[in-house]
Amino acid sequence: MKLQKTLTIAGTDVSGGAGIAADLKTFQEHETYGMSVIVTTVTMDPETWSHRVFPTALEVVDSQLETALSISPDAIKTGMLPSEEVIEKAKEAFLNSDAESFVIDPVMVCKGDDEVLNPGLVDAMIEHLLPHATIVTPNLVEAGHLTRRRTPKTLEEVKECAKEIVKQGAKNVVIKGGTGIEGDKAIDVYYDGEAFHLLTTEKIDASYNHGAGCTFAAAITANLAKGEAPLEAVQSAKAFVTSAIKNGWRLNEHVGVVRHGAANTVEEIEVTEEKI
Ligand code: PXL
Repeated sequence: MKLQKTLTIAGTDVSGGAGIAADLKTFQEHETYGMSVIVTTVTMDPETWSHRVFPTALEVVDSQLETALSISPDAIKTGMLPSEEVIEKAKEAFLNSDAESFVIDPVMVCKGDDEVLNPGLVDAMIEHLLPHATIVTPNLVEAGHLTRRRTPKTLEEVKECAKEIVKQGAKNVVIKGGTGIEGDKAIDVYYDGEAFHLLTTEKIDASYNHGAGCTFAAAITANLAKGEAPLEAVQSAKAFVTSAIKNGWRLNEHVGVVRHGAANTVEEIEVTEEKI
């Protein structure tokens, strides 16, 4: 069987729940061949778990990208990008590759930290990444930043943000409402410029969910590389990540992480899809 090649351009979370570790585990669970370009290193203080972010030297980013592109990835995903320069390099990498899919996870903060990494990054994402994105996967806070609005809370506000993100050039967007949209379901809103689709699961206990966003976007990337259409790729990724969250586990006294392999070892989750 020919393996599809998936590349993540992202940060490494040394604790293994999010970032490159989550991406590579998820690529593996989807039977794609994972590759990585590490553009940031995130470490955690063992006492307080506060994060420190160390950007990779640009020369090292360039050298990694040169290697990764020489192996012709079929799909590329971005995660935590530490600077405007690296955002531009990620764009150039996609444009200089033969990859057909470019999945943008617009990471702006780590869970638990409220500060946007750097406000200039949002402008750079809008200018350089959205116009080339096959799919963008913001959470509610990120959707607010990408559209210069307040964080959406209602379905109507989420739909307005989705329209705006597609207007900025993204082919598709899925806004991760999770448990943050009013109501008793966990809803993500998918928009392809023509129709809205609600992807719904039961609300589950999400206490141990570090790494969920990265895992979701990596699963979408792998599904696209394997030839799934964008909506189908997102729907199966939602089942995958919901299972990973449901089976999340306590890593230490500070953090609980998703179980990246749960969908393939524990159980299937049902996701309903409804056009609205
Ligand atoms: O979950 C966002 C995220 C993405 N990438 C890296 C991270 C985090 C949060 O900790 O460390 C590398």
